[in-house]
Amino acid sequence: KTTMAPLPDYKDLPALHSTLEEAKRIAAYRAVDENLIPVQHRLIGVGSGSTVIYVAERLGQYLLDPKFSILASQFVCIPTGFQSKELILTNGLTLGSIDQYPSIDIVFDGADEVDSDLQLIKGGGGCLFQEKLVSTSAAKFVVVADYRKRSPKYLGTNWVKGVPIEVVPSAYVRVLSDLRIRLKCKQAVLRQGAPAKAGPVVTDNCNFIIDAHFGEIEDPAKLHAQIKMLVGVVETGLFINNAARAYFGNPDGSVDVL
Ligand code: ABF
Repeated sequence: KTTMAPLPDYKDLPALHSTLEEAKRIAAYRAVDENLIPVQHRLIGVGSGSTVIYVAERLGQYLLDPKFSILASQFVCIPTGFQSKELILTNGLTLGSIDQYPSIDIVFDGADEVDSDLQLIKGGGGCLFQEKLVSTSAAKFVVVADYRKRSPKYLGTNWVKGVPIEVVPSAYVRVLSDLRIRLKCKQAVLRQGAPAKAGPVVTDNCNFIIDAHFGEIEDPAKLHAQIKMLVGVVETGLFINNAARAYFGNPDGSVDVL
């Protein structure tokens, strides 16, 4: 039996184990409340990562609030990978797929780095292809993040792992070489699983991931296009002109909105 309950107010939220988690939760809750219009938005993308956990949690609370429950029962949530599929199901939400719904109303997803023009680096969690598929299929893409993800100016300044690039396995050596020689990449490495001897990380699409370091990226659109041209590249973690808004939770409980 499900118990109905109104959406918890931000000031009444129970404390989490760290201020970082609280920052993620407040950003996610604010992003959902300020952008989701239950009467208009039925097809909702749910991204990947640790901040999106709180997006799914908030969407689940809409289902239980008597004011929204009828509309929220119509929500169909589209995942960007295995983790978000689980999040959708554990929060009692209805699961859909991008095959059934190639155009969706809104998506909430995390990011590794966000610049002042809302250009993004994503893919630290390895789901970049599906995340790009879902976010570019949505009428509105809202980023949820904590304060560490905001870059002062250029991408490449505070995300130390470089630009994730999904590649066809048989082409990874060629792509590594092209990145270094043709694109003057400072360092490019094949992402390895843990423990160290587990071999390369394999994506949901059975591909590999290369992490490529370019230093500060002054023109992310140009770099994205150059990487995309290399034979063997499936997708890059540069998300260009895709996000509409970004919410950054701060340790003091405030949220910055870009
Ligand atoms: C996904 O999760 C990825 O694109 C990005 O790598 C990561 C962000 O995770 P978190 O919310 O844990 O910082 O959105």
